[in-house]
Amino acid sequence: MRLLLSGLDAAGKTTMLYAAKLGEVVTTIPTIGFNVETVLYKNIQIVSWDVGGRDKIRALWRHYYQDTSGIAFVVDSNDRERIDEARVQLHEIANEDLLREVPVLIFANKQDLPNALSVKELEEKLDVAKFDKSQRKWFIQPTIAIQKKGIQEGFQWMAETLNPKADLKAPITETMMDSVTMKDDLLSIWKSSGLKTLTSKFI
Ligand SMILES: Nc1nc2c(ncn2[C@@H]2O[C@H](COP(=O)(O)OP(=O)(O)OP(=O)(O)O)[C@@H](O)[C@H]2O)c(=O)[nH]1
Ligand SMILES: [Mg+2]
Repeated sequence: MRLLLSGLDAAGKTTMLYAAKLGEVVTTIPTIGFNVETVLYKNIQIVSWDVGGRDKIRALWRHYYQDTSGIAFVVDSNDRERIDEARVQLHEIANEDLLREVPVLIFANKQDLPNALSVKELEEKLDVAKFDKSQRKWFIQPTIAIQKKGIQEGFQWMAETLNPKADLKAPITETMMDSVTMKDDLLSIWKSSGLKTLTSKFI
């Protein structure tokens, strides 16, 4: 299982990986020349690199997306000037084809700083309402990475969200909802005169 840890530069990604004490942080510089950090925790591989490196080699990102089960996105809550930039990056990653349905964990980092945006404010500024709640789960976890606060809680949410055993009823509910939606869709198509005319030709 793989988690992608992303966010603007200086958001606190590296600090977070070390603070989480999940294991040894391994820094590698692929041929193209930007840092990729990985941490192996049990059977979860956490892969981190800053979004700045992304445009350099989109193909490599896609390679990583393939087996990615979740996105963690670190935000410097105190950096009000770049919050719009963070929002754009967050949605760009979340909307990648292969990541469209994976859970999104947002670390609202640097909550110790006096000018930090609150979780509520970040919810609005990052436009999380744009995420379709029926398709994907998201959660904002306040953190102070330099004090190791909030990180475990965030990853805990991700672990519970990714563990299908956590809520055995969920898949059944979804299936039921799917068939209801499907039925409604079929009915509305049936009701549209175009299809009625088309069907009448066959009956
Ligand atoms: N006040 C405060 N500073 C923090 C916190 N987390 C990280 N920092 C500081 O923010 C700076 C950037 O942190 P990094 O962990 O290097 O950020 P990064 O996201 O890895 O940055 P890049 O590797 O450049 O992409 C460092 O000086 C950290 O000490 C926090 O919770 N509060
Ligand atoms: Mg770093």
